[in-house]
Amino acid sequence: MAEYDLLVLNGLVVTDSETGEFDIAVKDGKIAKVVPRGSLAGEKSKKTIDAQGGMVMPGGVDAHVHLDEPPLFGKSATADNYETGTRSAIAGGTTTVITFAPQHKSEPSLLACLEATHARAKDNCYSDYSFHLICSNAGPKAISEFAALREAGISSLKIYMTYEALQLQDSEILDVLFEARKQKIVTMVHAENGAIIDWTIKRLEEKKLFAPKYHATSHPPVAEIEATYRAISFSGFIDVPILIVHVSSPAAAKHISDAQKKGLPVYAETCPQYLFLTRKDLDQPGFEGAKCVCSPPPREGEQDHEGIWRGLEDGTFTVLSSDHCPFIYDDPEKGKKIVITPEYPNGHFRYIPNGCPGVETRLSLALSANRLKLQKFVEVTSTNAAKLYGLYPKKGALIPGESDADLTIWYPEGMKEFVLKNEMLHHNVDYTPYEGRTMKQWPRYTVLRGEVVWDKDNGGLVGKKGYGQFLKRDVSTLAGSKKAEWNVEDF
Ligand code: DUC
Ligand code: ZN
Ligand code: ZN
Repeated sequence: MAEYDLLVLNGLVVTDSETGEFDIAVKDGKIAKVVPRGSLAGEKSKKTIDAQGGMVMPGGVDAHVHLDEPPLFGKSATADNYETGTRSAIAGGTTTVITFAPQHKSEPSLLACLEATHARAKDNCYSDYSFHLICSNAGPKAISEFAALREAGISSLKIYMTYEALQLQDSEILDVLFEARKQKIVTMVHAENGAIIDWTIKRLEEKKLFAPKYHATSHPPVAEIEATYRAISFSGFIDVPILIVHVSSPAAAKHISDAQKKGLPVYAETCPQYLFLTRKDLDQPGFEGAKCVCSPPPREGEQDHEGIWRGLEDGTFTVLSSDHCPFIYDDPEKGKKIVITPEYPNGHFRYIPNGCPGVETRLSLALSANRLKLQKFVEVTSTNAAKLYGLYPKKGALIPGESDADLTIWYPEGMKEFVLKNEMLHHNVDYTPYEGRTMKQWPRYTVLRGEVVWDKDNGGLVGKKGYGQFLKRDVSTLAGSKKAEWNVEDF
């Protein structure tokens, strides 16, 4: 009789394609068997988890996480490094994060940025990890390195249509997309029109309106809608897949679903902040609203949230990522309050670092909302990210012999509701935008390659720093050029 390393018994196994009462056997870090409940009776194993009827899912894959980044979106550096960010991921049920390797405009090489990011992550991670390159200098050197990036296991990159420090001009975007097509790279696009934002900021400054809530005014939906449409047009012109990141506006989502209906290779991501926060969260007494400043900003209210939920349900959105972009609030030197100066005693919205923490709360918030069918939940929080970014079926699935034994095991139904408090979380941030929300679920166990790394009732974080591995990624198995199968003969 085979001896297994781990058995997970009595769970309700949910993948993107199936739900059922299955038991799971794990050997050498891989899923060995997924069999009807009771079939593993009498099998020997070094460890057994009784899931007691709780849901067992493939570990979460969060494909949009910022860790250990220099100031790029405002004045401060991110609060989480690879250690604190990945321990937070694990405590929230996420076993794989894809973070960013940022390129400064002054840096011509992408490979140099990749190497520097590897050095920051190596031996520091609790979860498995990979990187998207941020390409902000799309000069000949960077473009010539796309092929080498693929060889180094990087099959995606991110570009920006706004932010002085990062924005590419339209012709540069076309350069990136054209080479991305040749190298089978998925391009993630931050779609906001930089000119509209800068123009609006100037008007607000002239009126001396500096409070955090004006961040939302200065990033109007039209900036997102226009840039989304432009990015889709470019994708169609070059015939190359793109993924519009952090979509907040249902009108932008409509452009995306129209493009998808036409067969264009356009994919999209949304994030919890566009399902749970609104503009009102930026309009708090004093400077508090800065906690929820992110880009694009949370929109008006219920109707926008509904539109985004619908986009998740109907497949417009491929992935639900966190866009974990953490800044300490109450730190005048390194945090959101860096913008409180003698010149601006109440701060200035323009320079507030853009981003919210959320890698740990992503899964529980979405599951507690009870809006998505369970298989859809797994699809958008794990499986699709693995497929889109070239990690499937190693990640995002429970396929015997193929998938890593990465599991998120939830409490059995009827878990006592609790109120979320920042002190429960494992990030290096002094707030959560979701403080005080009632949560109906939280991961009971997180398992990474067969090792229990989170055991909520017995030690909490029990994984080890450095256990997380870099994941070399392959070509996307979800995205491809529809017309030409990534063929570039036409140009
Ligand atoms: N874009 C991101 O993806 N994250 C943080 C800020 C931003 O603009
Ligand atoms: Zn962005
Ligand atoms: Zn981001």
